[in-house]
Amino acid sequence: VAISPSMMCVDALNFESALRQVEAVGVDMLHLDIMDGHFVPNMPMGLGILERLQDATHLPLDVHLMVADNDFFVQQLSQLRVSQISVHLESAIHLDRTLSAIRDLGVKAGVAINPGTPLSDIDYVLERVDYILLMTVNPGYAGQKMTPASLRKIADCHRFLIDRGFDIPIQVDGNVSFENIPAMVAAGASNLVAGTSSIFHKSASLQENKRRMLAAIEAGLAVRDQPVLVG
Ligand code: S6P
Ligand code: MG
Repeated sequence: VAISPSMMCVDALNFESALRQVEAVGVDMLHLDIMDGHFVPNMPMGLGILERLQDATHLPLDVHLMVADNDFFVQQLSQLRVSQISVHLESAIHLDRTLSAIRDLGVKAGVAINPGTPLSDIDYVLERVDYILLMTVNPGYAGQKMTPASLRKIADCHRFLIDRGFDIPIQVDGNVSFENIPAMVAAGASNLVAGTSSIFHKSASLQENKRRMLAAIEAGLAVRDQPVLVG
């Protein structure tokens, strides 16, 4: 199970020291939320930060686009060293084409879906995607509560992929908290976007928060593929 800290959660005035601490604690990739203030009502960071990060860290860059004009941003990202890019299906007009354009860059392509979007909408792009990003909050802000159907949807997505013969990782994003991680992992999540409710939780150090995350992941893996009770 991979951990991808959401860098919009760090203090912008101390970005570099936060980055070095995240690197020191050991994570799998960095989650970069690119919002346009249009598809979602916020814009915490832009392409400039990616431009600086590509040379400043060895960690893979996991870019989550929350924008109206996906093709414009994919084009901009083609100039940068990023490892994976997810686009929201809700704003993609030619989703299949956009996903294939991402793969043509030699970058992993992800399809991101909002809490209210049905899984059936991704059915015919499964051949084009390297991961699925399930939003477990409505996109735009850190620090929100998980939407109520999230655990059921992760389990349904896991089953949906198995039924169709696809082995595609599920990334979960939004309130991936110490409390929610066991059930999310048990339901089939294999990439955790970590924000204010886990790795950047104010109550403890990054080291301690990461330790708690690993324990929560273990607890989830221990009961994976056993029936999950969703309350
Ligand atoms: C939200 C964004 C996310 C958040 C993350 C924060 O639109 O895509 O990546 O940064 O959810 O984590 P938390 O634990 O504060 O919800
Ligand atoms: Mg995100």
